[in-house]
Amino acid sequence: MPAIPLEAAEGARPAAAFAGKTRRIDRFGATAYIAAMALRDILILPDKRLRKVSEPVKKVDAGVRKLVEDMFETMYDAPGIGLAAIQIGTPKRVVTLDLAKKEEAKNPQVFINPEIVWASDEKALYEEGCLSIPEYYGDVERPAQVKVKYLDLDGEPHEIEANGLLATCLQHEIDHLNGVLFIDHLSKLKRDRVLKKFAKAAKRTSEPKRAAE
Ligand code: K1U
Ligand code: ZN
Repeated sequence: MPAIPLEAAEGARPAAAFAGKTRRIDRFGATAYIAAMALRDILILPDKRLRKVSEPVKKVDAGVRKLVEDMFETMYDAPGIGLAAIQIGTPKRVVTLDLAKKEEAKNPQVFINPEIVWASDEKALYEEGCLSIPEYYGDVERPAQVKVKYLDLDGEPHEIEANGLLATCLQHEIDHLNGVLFIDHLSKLKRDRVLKKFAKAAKRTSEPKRAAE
């Protein structure tokens, strides 16, 4: 794995292995570079960055590979079955997925610059969740099958035909890359209720705590 300058891990918080420990960093010696994966904070509604349209990846380089490692660490820790880079604050068109069941071996999948090139007329309903909208679930209707083109970690182009949970997840994550959240597919009444609830919660956490009287 290539070494990553510590400064490049901006916005990162230490991986579990470092939790509670002080990392001694000799900025001028060999240890000035770390290659460790980092657990990153997941943006939560109503964070405005979730509404940003992410930029295409121009070159699949070491920085993109480090981003993907951080995404997997963060996704598995959450836990989640998918993650878009913008959910950890990086506006790049990168998606990670792992749809393996608990008892199955891990099946990490990476989609760089994913694009839906075909969608079926047939629809499927799935109760979706989102790591950026914790503990809220809603039924979303989407095309039952999609064809998606994307680049892999070597920058090689691929196209897959997806159905079932893979089709749902890919569409959910590609929506994230376009600043769209699954609640945008719900009725205005339901969406407004969720937005209000999360706006209230954010206000509560940002308010200074009053000293006990
Ligand atoms: O993009 C995200 O926020 C991740 C999201 C993906 C997703 C789930 C369901 C339908 C569409 C897209 C999640 O991973 S939510 C958590 C979740 O579904 C889950 C977590 C642990 C085990 C099984 C599922
Ligand atoms: Zn989501």
